[in-house]
Amino acid sequence: MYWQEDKECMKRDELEQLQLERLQSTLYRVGTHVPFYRQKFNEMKLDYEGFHSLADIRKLPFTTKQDLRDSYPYGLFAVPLREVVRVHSSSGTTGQATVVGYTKNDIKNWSDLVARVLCGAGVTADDVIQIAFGYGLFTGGFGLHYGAERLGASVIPISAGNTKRQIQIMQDFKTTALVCTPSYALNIADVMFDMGINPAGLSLKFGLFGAEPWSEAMRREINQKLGIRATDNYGLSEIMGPGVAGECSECNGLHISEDHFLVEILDPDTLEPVAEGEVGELVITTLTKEAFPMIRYRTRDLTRFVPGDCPCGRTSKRMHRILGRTDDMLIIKGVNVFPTQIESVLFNIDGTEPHYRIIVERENHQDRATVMVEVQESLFSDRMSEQRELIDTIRRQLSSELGIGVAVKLVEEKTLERFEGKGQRVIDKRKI
Ligand code: DLL
Repeated sequence: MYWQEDKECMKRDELEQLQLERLQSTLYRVGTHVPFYRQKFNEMKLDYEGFHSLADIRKLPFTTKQDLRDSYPYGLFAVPLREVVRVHSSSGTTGQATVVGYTKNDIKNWSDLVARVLCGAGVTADDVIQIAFGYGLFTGGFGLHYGAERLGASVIPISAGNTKRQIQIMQDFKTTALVCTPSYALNIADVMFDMGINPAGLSLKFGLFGAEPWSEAMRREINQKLGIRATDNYGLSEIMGPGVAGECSECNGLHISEDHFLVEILDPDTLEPVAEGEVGELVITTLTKEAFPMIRYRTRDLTRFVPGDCPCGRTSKRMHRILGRTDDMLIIKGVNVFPTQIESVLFNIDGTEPHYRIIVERENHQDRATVMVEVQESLFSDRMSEQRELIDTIRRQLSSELGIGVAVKLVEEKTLERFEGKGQRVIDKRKI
C-alpha cells in the first residue's frame, strides 16, 4: 500500500525537522555552488547558515522561469557536468527552452517518488504498465518509466502516438495500467470505440494521468469510458518531473512528497501566504536535489491545500487538483476564466462530446469568447430545434458558471484536433 511508509506516514514534527535539515544543506549547496544564488544571497545579506526555522523560508528569494532561461543551458547546475547523468529540457510553447539535470542520486530519488505515486494509486509489481507519455527531453516518459521499474511492474515503453497500435498492444499485452495525459486517454477511448473494441474486454484497471490540467468531470468520463480508476499526478521539470505529488486511491487531493519538497501557496500578486484553504500559486523549494536545486520556484500553477487527514494514512499535505495556471487564466471582459471551469460545464451536459476549444478574440476593443464543442452525430441530422436548445443550455450554464456571456458553436464529432500529449484548448487571438 505504501512505497516508503517510513517517509510517507511521518509524524509532523519529525517531518519538519527533516525538512529543516534538508533545507539547510540545500541552501549551503546553492550558496556555495550556484553563482546565481550566491549573488542573490549576498545582495539580500542573507545569512543562510543562521537558518533555524522553516518559517525563515519567507526570507529567501524566488526563482522564476525567466531565471532559468537566463541561465541557459547549465548556469543553475550545482554540480559539475561529470556528475550529471541525465539532462531533460522543457520547450514550452513560448520562449527559450530550459534545461534541468540529475545526478545518479537524483535519479534514484526521482524513481522512488514516482514509485510512491504509482503505489498510492494502487499499482503493484503485478501490474503491466503502458507508458504512453513521450520519451525524450520531456520528463513524462522516462520519469514514469524509472518509477514503474523501481516498483517492479512490467513496463511497456510504447511512448505517445500511434493510437491504434496503443490499443492493439493494450489488448495483446494485457495492460493493466495506462499512463499518459488525460486528453490522450480520452482520445484512446474514442478510437477504441471506433474500432469496435469494448474496454470491458481489456485488462485495464488503472489510469495514471497528469502533465496537464483536467477536471473532475473529465475524470468521471474517462473512468466510465475505459472502466478504470483514474488518478491525477503532478510535477514539473524544473522541480523534478512527475512524482512531486499524486493522488492515492481516495482520489481526494494529491499527496505532496514533503520530505523532498517544501511547498508554499502564495498570493501571486502580494507573494504573501494565502489564508488557510484559499487558492494561490504553488511555490516549491527542493530539499534533496543535487544537480538542480531550486529555491522558491514560482510554478505559476494555482491550487489550494486540502484540509484534514487522508484516510489512507499518509500524513503529507495534499493539494487540490491544479485549477489552472496564472498564465493560462483568461481574462475575458475583465473576468477571470479558467479553461477547466468551461470543461466542467461541458462535461455535465448530455449530447456534448468531451472535446472543445475556446477561442478568444477582440473586436472593436471588446472581448468575444466562443466555445466550440463537439456534439453527437445524431444532432447534426436535421433537428435544428434540438441544436438550438442545446446551444441555449450550454450558453446559460456557462454564463452562470463564469459570470460572462460567451458564444457557443456546435461542431460535428471528430472535427477538433485530438491530442497525444498535452492538450492546447485555448486559442487566444488577442495576443496576435
Ligand atoms: O508535465 C511533468 C509531468 C509529467 C507531470 C507526467 C505529470 C505526469 P512539464 O512539461 O515541465 O512537466 O510541465 C509542467 O504541467 O507546471 C503544470 O502547469 C502542468 N501539469 C503537470 N501535471 C499536472 C497535473 C510535466 N496533474 C507543467 N494537473 C506544470 C494539472 C499539470 N497540470
